[in-house]
Amino acid sequence: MAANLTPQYLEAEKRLKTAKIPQERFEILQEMMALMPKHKATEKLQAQIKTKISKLKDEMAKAPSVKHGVSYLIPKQGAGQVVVLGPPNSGKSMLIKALTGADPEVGDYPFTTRHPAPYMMKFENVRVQLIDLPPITPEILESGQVELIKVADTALIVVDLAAADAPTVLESLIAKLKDKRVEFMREDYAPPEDNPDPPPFRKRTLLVANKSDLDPGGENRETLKFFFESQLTVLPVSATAGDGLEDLKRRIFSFLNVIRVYSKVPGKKPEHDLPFVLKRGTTVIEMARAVHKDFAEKLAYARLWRGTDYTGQMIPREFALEDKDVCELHL
Ligand SMILES: Nc1nc2c(ncn2[C@@H]2O[C@H](COP(=O)(O)OP(=O)(O)O)[C@@H](O)[C@H]2O)c(=O)[nH]1
Ligand SMILES: [Mg+2]
Repeated sequence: MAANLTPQYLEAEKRLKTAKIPQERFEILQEMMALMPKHKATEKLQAQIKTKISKLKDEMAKAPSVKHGVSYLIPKQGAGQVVVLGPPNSGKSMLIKALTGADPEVGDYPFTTRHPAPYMMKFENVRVQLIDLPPITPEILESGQVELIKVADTALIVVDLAAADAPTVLESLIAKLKDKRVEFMREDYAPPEDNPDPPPFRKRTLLVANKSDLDPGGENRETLKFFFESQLTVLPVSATAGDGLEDLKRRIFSFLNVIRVYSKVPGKKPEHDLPFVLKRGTTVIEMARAVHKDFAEKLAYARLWRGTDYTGQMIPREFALEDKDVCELHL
């Protein structure tokens, strides 16, 4: 039986031969998966590509793509980029270790982490990039760190619940970044109408109150909430004991403001292991464009599956998709 691979697929396959960087290979393989006609004759090929994709995922999770100290600009990978920042010794590296299974250097002395480094966190069927930043102190805030915070999709500020000075340290950190035009916001903030010129970089940010195991009565957590809850959501966790980490993962994903949409071929099951990760609010027509550049023009209609609300009904082109929607595009 003929596989009937499209010229677009064959073109992507050619590009794969010359692609060296894991991230680039990963993207091309995903594109090939999307372009591949899904039928009996391509089943073996589909399986081979899936294997390659999952091997690459493992490889990328193990190897930070940036050599230490070479560059501060870290290419985005996965569903979004999250900077992990805070004062020395708050447990940023330990937290990343607990969330990703990777092995950043952890130490009970300050400045164990000297250069930003990316790690991949798995959340359900997607991966999120976490960047371990060197500590920020009243004396030290490097311009490279500020740049990374500005371009990241979202930020985690990690503070130490056992440190009596955590609120003061945090206040000075927030002020220091405000001087650099970075403002940390709650997830649900409403952008103000009149902005200074130039406008600040507003980051949806979660305040991670780490080492909750050392604050068993919760007094320090309450103090932190008292001072900062109006500005930031406070989430107590323990990187070493594992408390709160599943909740943290879920929140990180929701702070990214993206949705996962599954494309479906008529008569087939949806591709649940390969979601399209799209901005929240993406419409059907925009999704079609993300699946393939020609699909937006060729789209005749679409059908939607969403829990018990939608079970294959036709939806208009401007319909806004939600996380975990299954969408069948008819060309
Ligand atoms: N008790 C406790 N100690 C922690 C926790 N997280 C980190 N630590 C310890 O805090 C110290 C600093 O951790 P590290 O991750 O290197 O901090 P970083 O400088 O913010 O990256 C290490 O000794 C960790 O073992 C936690 O949740 N509970
Ligand atoms: Mg560290």
